[in-house]
Amino acid sequence: MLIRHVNEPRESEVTDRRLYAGRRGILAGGAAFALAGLTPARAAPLDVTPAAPLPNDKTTPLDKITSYNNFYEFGYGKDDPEAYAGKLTTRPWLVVVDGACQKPTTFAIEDLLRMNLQQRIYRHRCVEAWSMVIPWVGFPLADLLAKVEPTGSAKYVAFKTLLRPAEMPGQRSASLSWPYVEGLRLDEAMHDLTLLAVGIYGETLPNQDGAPIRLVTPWKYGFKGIKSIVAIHLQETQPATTWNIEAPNEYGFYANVNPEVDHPRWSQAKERRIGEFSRRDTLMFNGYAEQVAPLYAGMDLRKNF
Ligand SMILES: Nc1nc2c(c(=O)[nH]1)N[C@H]1C(S)=C(S)[C@@H](COP(=O)(O)O)O[C@H]1N2
Ligand SMILES: [Mo]
Repeated sequence: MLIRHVNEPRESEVTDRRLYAGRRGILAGGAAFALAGLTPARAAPLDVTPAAPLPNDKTTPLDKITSYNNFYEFGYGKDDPEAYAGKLTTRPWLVVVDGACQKPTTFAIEDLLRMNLQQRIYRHRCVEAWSMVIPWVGFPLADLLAKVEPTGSAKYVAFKTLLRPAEMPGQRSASLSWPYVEGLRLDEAMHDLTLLAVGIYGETLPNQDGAPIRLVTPWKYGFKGIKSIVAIHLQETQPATTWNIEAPNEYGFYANVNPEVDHPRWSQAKERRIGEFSRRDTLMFNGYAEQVAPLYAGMDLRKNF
């Protein structure tokens, strides 16, 4: 089922957003809504500082980013999230940040939308060997963690997705253990590349991409990017993660993109960029080795996959 929404851009508008990413694009988007006399029901413009594009990587069009998704709370199919996630209510929305910290705090989504929002164009590589390039809007997770003042015993960060089977049909069956959970080591969580994303292409996140707030760790496989987060917990021990619970021999805690370590059922050496024909080589740490390789110095990446 494909429903057209007023805020869904046509191809020409996607190009516009690419050219005018940042403040000009936002003003243009706002003006378009005003002219049409509409309030943006599902996407709202965000106040963002633009980012430099990645060399040799074209940004994936918005219609591809919002129609080819993994979000098992809404079904297994790549088109299920677009078809069913529209029913998810994302207001009011609270994110509890607690555990090993001095100032545990519950944040309303409105507060998080007032953080220092930036556009970051990142490669996005699914463990299933497809990829995209996404202009996220978000803020460093480190900025949020700083507000709660982690204590010395905080070694890991655990994340939890909303549990609401009434609005998430996938949660009415045991396709995965619900709620979806993920985790990072504290140094990974504090790394400047690690974002909490609240938007794409200068507007609030579409539900199918994890509204209203989701994790983005661009050097890791996509499944680490937990969507629709309601809880962030600082702790001393390594957290359980959904795909590791599901199939521990296939999905490890680290999940760093690594073309040299195959998935037990397929190679990870190449990937299909959504919207392109030929496959391309997968890059070590998804192309972010210079920034993140030091986090794993001395670790056996075959064992810690
Ligand atoms: N809560 C939740 N988060 C999730 C998933 C999910 O099923 N549930 N799927 C993951 C997987 S496998 C991928 S590849 C990315 C996909 O993000 P995208 O649909 O925005 O491209 O979301 C991740 N986050
Ligand atoms: Mo994935």
